[in-house]
Amino acid sequence: MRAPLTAQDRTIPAERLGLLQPTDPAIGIEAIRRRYEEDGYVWLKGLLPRAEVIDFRRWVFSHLAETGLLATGHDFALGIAAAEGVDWSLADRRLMSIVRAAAYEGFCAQPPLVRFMDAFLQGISYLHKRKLMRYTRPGTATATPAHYDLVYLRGGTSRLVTAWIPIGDVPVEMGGLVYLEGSHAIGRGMEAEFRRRSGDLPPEDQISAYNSHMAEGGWISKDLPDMAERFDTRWLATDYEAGDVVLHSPYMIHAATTNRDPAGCLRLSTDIRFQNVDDEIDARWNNHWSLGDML
Ligand SMILES: O=C(O)CCC(=O)C(=O)O
Repeated sequence: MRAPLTAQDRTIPAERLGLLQPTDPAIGIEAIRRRYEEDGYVWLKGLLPRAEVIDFRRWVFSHLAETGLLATGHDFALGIAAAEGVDWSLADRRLMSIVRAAAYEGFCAQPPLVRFMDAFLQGISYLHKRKLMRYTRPGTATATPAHYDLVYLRGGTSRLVTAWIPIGDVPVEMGGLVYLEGSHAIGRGMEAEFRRRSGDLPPEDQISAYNSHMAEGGWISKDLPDMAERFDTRWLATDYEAGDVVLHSPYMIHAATTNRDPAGCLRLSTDIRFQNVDDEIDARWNNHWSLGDML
């Protein structure tokens, strides 16, 4: 593992870092499901056509270019960040348009992914309408703190599956997702504890990530080295490539690290949630993502 990896100005020591284990989609759906149950994640190599993922990266950045986010004079697929001069208000509006775009809908519901999810979920897969796309500029402190996803989706089934999809290559330096090894068991324990303590809360607060029993924003921690130490485990990182898809359990603790890409490229990804359509659906996620929707 290429150290150091940092998040929120803290460095993860080499002994608390490990490698995410890849899964070849060709091993078959049963074996993939077993790995997901055991590890809390499966990192599916090359599930999507690489060239189409890169085309989509180009499309996204071409629609963000007007905001000043991208350096001019380069193929937008490279995603080279401009040093300054971003119109943040326009960037927010453009991002909200992009997550409502038919092209994005099509990317998230592309046949290789949907066919895979139907098989994985053993039925008809349902894709939550609220879908997130994130870009991270190099050299900034932005990095998703540690959390597990069920905190935000407590109003439906716990048999949810998140797909984290890098839109372009995301080498470790670019700050992709890191997973706390073996933490789906820890997340399950934390959730059980939350339920035990939340009986006094009004029903809408019991499913909210922002109730008085949760840390600010629903995060577990912003201190990644401390978490690995506390649970005596490691953060698993890797070089993601365009075409990869990671599925993670709603109890699996994950975070992102700082984008320190030496080539100055933006990290781009989407995270979307699938479940079996016959399981209970959290109705709060039936709308497109809006910044500040507090979900
Ligand atoms: O991409 C990120 O920084 C965070 C993604 C995430 O939290 C998720 O996929 O559940």
